[in-house]
Amino acid sequence: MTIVNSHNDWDPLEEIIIGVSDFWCVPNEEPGFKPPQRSGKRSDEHIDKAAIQMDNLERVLTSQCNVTVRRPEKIDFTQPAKTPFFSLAHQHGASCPRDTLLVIGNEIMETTMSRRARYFESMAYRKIMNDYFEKDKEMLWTMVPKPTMADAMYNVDFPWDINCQERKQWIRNYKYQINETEPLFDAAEVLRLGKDLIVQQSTTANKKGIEWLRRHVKSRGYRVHEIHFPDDLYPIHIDSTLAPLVPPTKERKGILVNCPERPIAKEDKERIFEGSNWEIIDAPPPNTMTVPDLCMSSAWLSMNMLLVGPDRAVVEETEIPTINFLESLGIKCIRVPYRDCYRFGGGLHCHTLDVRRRGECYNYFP
Ligand code: ABU
Repeated sequence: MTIVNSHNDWDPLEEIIIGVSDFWCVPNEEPGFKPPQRSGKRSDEHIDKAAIQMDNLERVLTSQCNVTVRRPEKIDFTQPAKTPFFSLAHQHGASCPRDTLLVIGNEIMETTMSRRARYFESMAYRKIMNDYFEKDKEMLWTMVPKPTMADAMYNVDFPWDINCQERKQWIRNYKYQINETEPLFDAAEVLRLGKDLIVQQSTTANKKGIEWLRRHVKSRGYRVHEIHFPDDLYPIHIDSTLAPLVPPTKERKGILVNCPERPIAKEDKERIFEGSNWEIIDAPPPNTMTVPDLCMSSAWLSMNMLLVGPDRAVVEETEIPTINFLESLGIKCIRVPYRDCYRFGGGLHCHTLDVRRRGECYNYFP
């Protein structure tokens, strides 16, 4: 029985994991993260509102799209954690399987994460992973080397003030609060285009982490391309910056949308995409630049949609410019209320992990 099989973001969706909002915390300050707001557990009111919208997403995917939906364990991440290298008053939460787990074909990797508060997050998916491993005899279950996350792995002089000139210089030199001591990457830095994996070096992935991934998948014929978006002053997770909408065919190029406030570095665009079968166009603007109070993500969660097939997408219902744009490309939109979930680390793409899509691994580059 094949359960795990996913090579891209657009093949027909058959099985997915949707995160949970329960026990979600804004982490305390640590070398890898400075909270922009009061840390600690999210209010019950916000947790419950998000849970209603996530449960509705589950219903929609099950009843309208015939997709099997799994949910992680509700682990109490409000509790402290201690390792030989650090201790924490509380942790994070399991709203974003996309951040933690990376599906490459028949393999699911538990990635390193880059912040201490997220060190044990993949444990929320252990029962699901174990179940997949027992039932799917071809499934590969990988744990990327667990980092120490000791102080030495971080640049303690990183300028956290997003508006200061020094910060811009760090970012334009692709230098962040994580350094190159040990491999680090969050799964959400990886954009899967069949045999080509586009990986953002960022505040949550270092060059050594990208190199680990490159060596790991090389023997299976994958190519890993490092990419940068130098105008993004808080580069975190590629899925609200560069997203595939339409795959290439013999007749036409594929379409990737790029956040217009965060264009791809010129040299990366030339190196990766020049002469390729991909056209890169600006993403339509968010419906509003105002995000819900206490949301830590940008308004570009408008791009953070879930494709359930090459001609169907699940989109937040108020993101009208995105909906109009997708429909102009012939992609039918299933509109769901989802803004209450934006406070929980992301949008529809972040909160989901496609485990099985009907399709094979193709080379979409010449
Ligand atoms: N985790 C995706 C958030 C990206 C953004 O804030 O734009």
